[in-house]
Amino acid sequence: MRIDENRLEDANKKSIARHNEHFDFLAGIMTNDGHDINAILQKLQDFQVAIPSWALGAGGTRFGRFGFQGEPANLEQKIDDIGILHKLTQTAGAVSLHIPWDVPSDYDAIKDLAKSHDIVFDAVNSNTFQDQKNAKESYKYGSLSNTNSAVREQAIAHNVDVIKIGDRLGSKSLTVWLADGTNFPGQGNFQKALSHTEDSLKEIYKTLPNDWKLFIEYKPYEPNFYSTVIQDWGTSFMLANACGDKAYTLVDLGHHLPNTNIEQIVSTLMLKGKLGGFHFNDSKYGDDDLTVGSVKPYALFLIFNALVYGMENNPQNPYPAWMIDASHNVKDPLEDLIQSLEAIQEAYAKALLVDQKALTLAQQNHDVVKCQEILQDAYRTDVRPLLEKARLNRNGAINPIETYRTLKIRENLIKERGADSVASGL
Ligand SMILES: [Mn+2]
Repeated sequence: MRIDENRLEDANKKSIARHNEHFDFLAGIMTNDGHDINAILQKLQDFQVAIPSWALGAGGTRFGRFGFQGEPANLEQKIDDIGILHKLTQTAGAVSLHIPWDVPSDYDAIKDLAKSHDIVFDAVNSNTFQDQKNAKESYKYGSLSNTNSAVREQAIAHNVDVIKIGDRLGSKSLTVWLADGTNFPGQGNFQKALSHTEDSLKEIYKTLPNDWKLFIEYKPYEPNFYSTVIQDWGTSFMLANACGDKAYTLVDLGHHLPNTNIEQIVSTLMLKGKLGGFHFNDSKYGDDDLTVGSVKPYALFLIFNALVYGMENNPQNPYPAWMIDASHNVKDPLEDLIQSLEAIQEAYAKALLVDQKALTLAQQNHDVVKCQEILQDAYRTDVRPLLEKARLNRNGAINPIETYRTLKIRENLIKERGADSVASGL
């Protein structure tokens, strides 16, 4: 289904007076404070986040999965769902495909469909964390790090295939996340596992087209619980350096031990020009894959503050590839994604409000109190009218969640696809 322009406009009409009042009030304060509102709006309007093809259905845990009705049953329907998200939020202008869950059958048709929704193909994701039907070798004891060269070769070949698929769609990057590791002390040899992984990544890197990037994701534990081969940003950074200039580290917010200072990691990577990709989610304990900004919005703001600083001061770092990497166990996946997109834009807008000049001066003067005041002054600003305006400027919805419900989108999807359609994915 597609959102009817007229109905979207009608929904906006109901909120426009309230929006104008709030926006004018905020714009007045911001202008008095010396901010260039149009420049900030433009940055918000340009900020696009990829939606992974596996996140449009209900997620599950190892204890079970509760389906959500009207889920997209194929890649076409998944792209249609992202089209709905993008139409409402104007922030979801990209899709990140998971291979082999979402291999296109008709490339031209899929490209046309994505284009009709104003969606581009972002990073492609390989999968060597589960065995595929009829696979010759098993990844039970690792893929790129496996002690058996036949397994490593199969995993390398899969990644090379993923690059080829992505290349036909216009993707420009490959994200590698490995589940490789061990569950018990003594199960594997750390040095051999790391060496094999480095050699395998170099093989994949060799086949990367010139204008492509390789993103190496890290994670401290899970699904293996004693060790993970690429456990932290340092290991990823080391492997990226070993591969070459087109290889980068990818930061996933959920892939850290509790209380890790992620904004510092972001800063270090951007200084070194090696932050390639970024996965958004939120968590309370581990890789909980909760809605972005639902648990630790201030931490998200601090991370964005580091990202904004890096984007403005580190020309050596490429513009990062943004993606939401969350799982939806109890919420409507589309509503959950709308909330995540809103939280991302909110944190970004607040980070853009940080008075960098005043902060630098306060830091030089060792005025610790002032430093905190500057950050929290930006954080405490209610920027929602700015986000509304950014969406409105691109013909999106003033209130995406409200509009999603008013237009009865889920009900329509259920009518169209049935109650028991199931999406492939997490
Ligand atoms: Mn991730």
